Amino acid sequence: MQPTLYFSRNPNPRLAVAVAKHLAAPVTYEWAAPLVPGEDVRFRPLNPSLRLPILAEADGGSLFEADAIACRLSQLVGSDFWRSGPELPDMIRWVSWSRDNFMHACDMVHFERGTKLRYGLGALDEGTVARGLERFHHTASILDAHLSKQDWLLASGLSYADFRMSVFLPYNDVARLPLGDYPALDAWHARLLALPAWANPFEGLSAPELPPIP
Ligand SMILES: N[C@@H](CCC(=O)N[C@@H](CS)C(=O)NCC(=O)O)C(=O)O
Repeated sequence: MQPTLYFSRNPNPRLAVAVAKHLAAPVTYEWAAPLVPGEDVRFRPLNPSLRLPILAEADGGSLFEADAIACRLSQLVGSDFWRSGPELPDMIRWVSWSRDNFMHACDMVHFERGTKLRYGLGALDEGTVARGLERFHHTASILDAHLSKQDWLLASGLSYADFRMSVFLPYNDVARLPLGDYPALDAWHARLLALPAWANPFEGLSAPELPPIP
């Protein structure tokens, strides 16, 4: 039996689905909502934080965190999308940097303008948006300089680091981050969107749309 990838249309589950689609990984896709009352009983043993994505393996084991799942899926199909060997430290460098820098900035803005309003988690905090945008400009300029020298984060080509770094960018209709201010970054984003698995990972999958933003 193949593993089950539990997902929703939110950013990190989207990332895991995009990886699985990009790698044509042998998984069964199942939309889930662990935070919905009553669902916790089923999902807590799979992920005590009740977050998606989750990869449930046939032997009963389960893995959560999109990065770990991407690593596992690459292993499963024998792909170098998650690098092994000499390039692994460079890939981890960008995955790690993204969490505290560019991705964090995108998350701050997307959470205020998107998630908070979608799920009724409180009023938009313009102070957090401003701090997120300031951080975005600082980190985007670092990425722009790097991506003006090469097409992808690693010199050898596309890797999981590109997907991880851009996890919030497919939601930019909502977050409205000024990507256009950074031409190399914007061109990199366009190259990502030319990949069918990144542009439309949910194609063919049964999954309700996210709640609209009022
Ligand atoms: N650090 C985790 C973050 C997981 C997370 O925060 N998932 C959110 C979506 S981005 C979630 O499960 N939200 C509830 C849902 O989508 O039903 C990862 O990288 O996988």
